[in-house]
Amino acid sequence: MNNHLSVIGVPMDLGQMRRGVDMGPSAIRYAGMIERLEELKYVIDDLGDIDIPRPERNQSEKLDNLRNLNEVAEGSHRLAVEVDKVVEKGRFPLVLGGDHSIAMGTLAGIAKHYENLGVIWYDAHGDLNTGDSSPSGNIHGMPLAVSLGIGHEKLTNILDYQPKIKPENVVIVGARSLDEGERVLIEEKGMKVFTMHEVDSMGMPKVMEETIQYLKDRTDGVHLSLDLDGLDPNEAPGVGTPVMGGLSYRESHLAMEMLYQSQMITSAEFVEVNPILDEKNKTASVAVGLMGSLFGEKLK
Ligand code: HAR
Ligand code: MN
Ligand code: MN
Ligand code: MN
Repeated sequence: MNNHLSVIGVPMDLGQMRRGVDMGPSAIRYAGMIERLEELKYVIDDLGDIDIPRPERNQSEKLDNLRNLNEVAEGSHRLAVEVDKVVEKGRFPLVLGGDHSIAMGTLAGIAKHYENLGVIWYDAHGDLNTGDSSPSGNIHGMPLAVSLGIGHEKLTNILDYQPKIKPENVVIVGARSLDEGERVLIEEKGMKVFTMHEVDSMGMPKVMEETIQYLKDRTDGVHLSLDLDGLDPNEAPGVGTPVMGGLSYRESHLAMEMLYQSQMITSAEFVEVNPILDEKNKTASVAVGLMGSLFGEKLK
């Protein structure tokens, strides 16, 4: 594994409506992330936080059912530029959210360096909506669709190329809340999805084994996009859109350990940590623990 990590915080909360998720990067750092990874002998540059534009005052009016479109697009663009530089320098980008809309920027910065970037989308949700299909108008429910080149031009065209990724290079793990339009898209594109039904019936070891095998054959790098709401809200309560019946803490650690063993992950982001909704920074601590496993703790 690349032992030189560059950390970028993204205090973004404009992709949804709950206040507080912009403090996610601080909460994760406060939970001891840097020390934890330094212990594993990684060299870490903390590049600080991206500047996120403040929304115009009358922000609740939505453009094409896309809340805060201009500000989210601009923030994503700034993130993409920084991530691009990190990859260019040969370092591993580790991005801290912020709501999940930031994945559009992260992927824009990374994907131009790969022919076939793989993505593991660890999430209760598919994040495959567009302005047309979204029940909420919240852009954090759209970044995977956008990265596939589906959605508003201001989002799909970040860094002036699209699509960022191909549907056959994506694996979704932990899904249990999919909107109708998202199901149609999954079906249409033949995307690989391990819902909670598959996790329950196959077990996490088999799910991750298949995920790794599937991506190994077809990708030249793999990005892990981990939404903390993929975990069960009992174990990760500090998220804006909790969904019961999620992945356990232990299943998630095992998944991270298997990814470390596979040595296939080339970039990662941890998103949707909201310290205001959390219990004593528990969710940020869970995120840091998962990073520990992803980067080889106990197996190194
Ligand atoms: N699918 C719903 C919507 O589009 C809820 C999305 C919730 N999103 C996240 N991202 N937290 O995974 O509004
Ligand atoms: Mn998400
Ligand atoms: Mn989610
Ligand atoms: Mn373990």
